[in-house]
Amino acid sequence: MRKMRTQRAIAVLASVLLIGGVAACGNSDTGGGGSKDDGKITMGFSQVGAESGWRTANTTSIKESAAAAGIELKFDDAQQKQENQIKAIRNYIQQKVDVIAFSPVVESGWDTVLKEAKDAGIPVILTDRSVDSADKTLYKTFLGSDFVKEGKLAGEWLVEQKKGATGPVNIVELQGNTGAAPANDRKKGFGEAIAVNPNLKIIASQPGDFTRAGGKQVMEQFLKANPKIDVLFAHNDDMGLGALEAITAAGKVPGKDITIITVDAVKDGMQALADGKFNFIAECSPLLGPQLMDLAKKVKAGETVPPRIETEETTFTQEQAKEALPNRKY
Ligand code: GYE
Repeated sequence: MRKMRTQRAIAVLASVLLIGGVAACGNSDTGGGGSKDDGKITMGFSQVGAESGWRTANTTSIKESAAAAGIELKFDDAQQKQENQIKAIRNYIQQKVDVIAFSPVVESGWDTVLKEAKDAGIPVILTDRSVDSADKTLYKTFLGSDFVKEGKLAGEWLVEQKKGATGPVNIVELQGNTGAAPANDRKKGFGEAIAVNPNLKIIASQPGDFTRAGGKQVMEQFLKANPKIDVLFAHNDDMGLGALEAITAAGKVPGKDITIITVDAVKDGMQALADGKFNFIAECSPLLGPQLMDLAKKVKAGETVPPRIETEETTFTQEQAKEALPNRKY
């Protein structure tokens, strides 16, 4: 009797294992091109670089979330170069990872490598920044912020502040790296918002590459070339922080003589805002890791995911920054 029961138990166990095995095979067919079928997900991630506080927080979020989700992460820092990102993606294809995720440094020029990933059966998730490829089947989804909206919120705040202005309000703009989605889109959103008041004029606009050093250097040039600057719109906190040094060195008071608007709301930016050196920040959240890992699991399991997932964001005035600062995680 006991022997029969044991035999039946073994048979049940064997069939469970068999079905499990078949199911796992099915998964790999519908999902990624991963070679192993151990149920583990391997993600190849190509990061832009380490240019800003935002990027550092984003990298931490991705690494921590991968570990928490039990996803094996292969991580590459492209040092702000598209060629390095393409090389990393090709490596991931060769290694037959299950999912490729990346944050494209610029918008254009990805079709060939994305096609290579597609042909290899490896799903791609875009995170943080998007690409301008016409063929939307080259990637599964894009998880990130609405950069046009961020620029618009920044511009709308300025319009409200300067609605009583009777003469020209001279604005200088520090752009992110040339060709990057957040640089293109924030410029667009801001420009559209301020167009309602002809007094608001962008008198100079140049890339500062999203770095403090870039922000400082370009702001020095702006200050030398333009005796009257009323407003600085910097596409991220770090460039704004770099610009603070140039403004102070020129004998002007940041936040008073020059109104400063930035994007991101990382800790150092929020501190400058609370201290009255910045005047307004449109938030851009770098904490994309948990959602990214979730998407990777779904994509690998062959589930359909929405083509666009937008990050939720807010804006901060000086008073709001003082309140929010103690609980800010990054
Ligand atoms: O605003 C900036 C970073 O792509 C949203 O890149 C990101 C931007 C962010 O360097 O600080």
